[in-house]
Amino acid sequence: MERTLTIIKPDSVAAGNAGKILAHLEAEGFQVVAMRRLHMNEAQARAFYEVHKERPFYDDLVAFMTSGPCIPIALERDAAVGYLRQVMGATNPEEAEGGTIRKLYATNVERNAIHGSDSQENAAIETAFFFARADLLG
Ligand code: 3AN
Repeated sequence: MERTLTIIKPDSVAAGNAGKILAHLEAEGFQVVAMRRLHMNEAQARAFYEVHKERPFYDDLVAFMTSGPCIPIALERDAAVGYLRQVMGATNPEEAEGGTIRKLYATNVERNAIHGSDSQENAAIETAFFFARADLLG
C-alpha cells in the first residue's frame, strides 16, 4: 500500500463539493488515513507552495488557498501517488480528461478543486506538513 496527500481546496469546500469528491476518491479505492479541516493562514499557504514562489501566479494562489477552509486528507491505495494524479486530471480543467475530478468540479487552472502530491517524496513531505506522526500510525 502507498500513501499520498490530497487537499480538497477552498473552491470545492465553498461550493459544497467536498463530500462528492471524497465519495469519488473512495469509489476509486482510496482509504482515508487522516483528515482535517483548516482555514490556512498566509504563512501556511506560502510555506506549502514554496516551490512555486518564483512563479507569477504565486501570490494569487496564496490568496485563493487562504480564502476559506480546505480539507487535507492522507490517502492510502495501491500506487496511490500516480493513481491520484490520474483520477484528479490535468492542472487546467480545460485539458482534463472526462470523468476526472478536475473536469467535474474545477473552475479554472487556479481554482482547480483538489491538490494531489506529484511524487512519493513530496507525498511524505506534504503529509508531514498537515499531520502529526501519531495521526498516521495504524
Ligand atoms: P498540480 O496541482 O496539477 O500539481 P502545480 O503543482 O503545477 O499543479 O500547481 C500548483 C497549483 O498552482 C495548482 N493546483 C493551481 O491551483 C495553481 N496553478 C498552477 N498553474 C497555474 C497557472 N498557470 N495559473 C494560475 N494558477 C496556477
